[in-house]
Amino acid sequence: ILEQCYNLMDFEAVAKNTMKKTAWAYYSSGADDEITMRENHSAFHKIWFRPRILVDVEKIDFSTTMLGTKCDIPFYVTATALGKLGNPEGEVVLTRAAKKHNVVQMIPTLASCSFDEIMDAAEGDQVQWMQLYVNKDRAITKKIVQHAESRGCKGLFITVDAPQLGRREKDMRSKFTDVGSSVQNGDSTDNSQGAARAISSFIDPALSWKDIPWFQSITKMPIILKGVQRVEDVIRAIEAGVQGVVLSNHGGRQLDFARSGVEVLAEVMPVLRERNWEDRIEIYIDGGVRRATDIIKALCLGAKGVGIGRPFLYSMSAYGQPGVDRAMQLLKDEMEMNMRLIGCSSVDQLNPTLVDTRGLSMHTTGVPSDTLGLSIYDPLVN
Ligand code: HOC
Repeated sequence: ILEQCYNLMDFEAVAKNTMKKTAWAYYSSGADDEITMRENHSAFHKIWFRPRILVDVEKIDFSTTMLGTKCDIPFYVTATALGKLGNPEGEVVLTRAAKKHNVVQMIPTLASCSFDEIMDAAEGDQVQWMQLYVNKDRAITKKIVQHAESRGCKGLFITVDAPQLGRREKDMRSKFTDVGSSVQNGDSTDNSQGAARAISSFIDPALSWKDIPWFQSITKMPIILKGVQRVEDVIRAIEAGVQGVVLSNHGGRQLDFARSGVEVLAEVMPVLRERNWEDRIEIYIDGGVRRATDIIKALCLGAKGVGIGRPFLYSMSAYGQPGVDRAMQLLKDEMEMNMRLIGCSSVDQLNPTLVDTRGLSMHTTGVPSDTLGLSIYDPLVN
């Protein structure tokens, strides 16, 4: 029963028991041994709060801006493929819920609904971003990008962590064969090894830094690299003139043993602060976010916002739009309470002194945290 879902994990449990096995296998699978997928969430458990006391927290305002857009809460619906596997209406269900809660939706290249159907489902000034898998045929990519811009998309998130598909064995074993009807923009060529393989053969593994100026020449949308996993690449992204990065490992679906976004964030921000470069780029993270405390921890460390993917797929699959509404509302309620409990009445008060990350840095890089500094991360050297 919907009212008995009290947190985002509850939706996952219901979805697991109610979804088609093949769909569940596609949504829930991670790469190889799923170590990264699990770590994405458990990394947040290594960060503890250092709350302030005796602060007036009667009124809490957790609205913020992301890429210049005012949002009610610092999360967005991140791109996830094949929405119709979970719900016959597909991604437009997420669009409607996002509208209700003033949350930004990132439209996936590999959506089940067409791009225009999703844009059409948006109302008024609802803000949407576009996630891009870059096609081997750049003419197709250009068309997709320029169409997204002409329809009013406010950001282009280029996925950079997927030159080849990770091995999601659960998905491969499920031998899902009906991908064709579930995806709009992929080319469904090989149905023998799971949904992901079937939809991804068009993606260009030759994509490189050399392509960034080309993207900048074909669009005025802010460009954000999605899937950055080390500080050297954040620095390079700044130097390349992009507006943002998402520290992400693709929900643990690509490289197993990639570090969680929040761990990478803890590596990135001190280096940016030391250079006074925090204002030169917006940093987002995704992966494993299930609680508002996860969102707050990420913002304390310097993220502008966080992406949430699977939990909205699960709430949509289990209960349709009311499920997604409730999931978003639960996060808002958790957010209000936890902001109050750490002694902050607005997101601009969140800062690194509010978290204890000692548990993280011992585990994070193999590079002792006290040696994190400019010299070893100078892209000219590395
Ligand atoms: C190399 C291509 O994002 C997923 C989707 C599609 C993956 C395409 C990767 O299943 O994670």
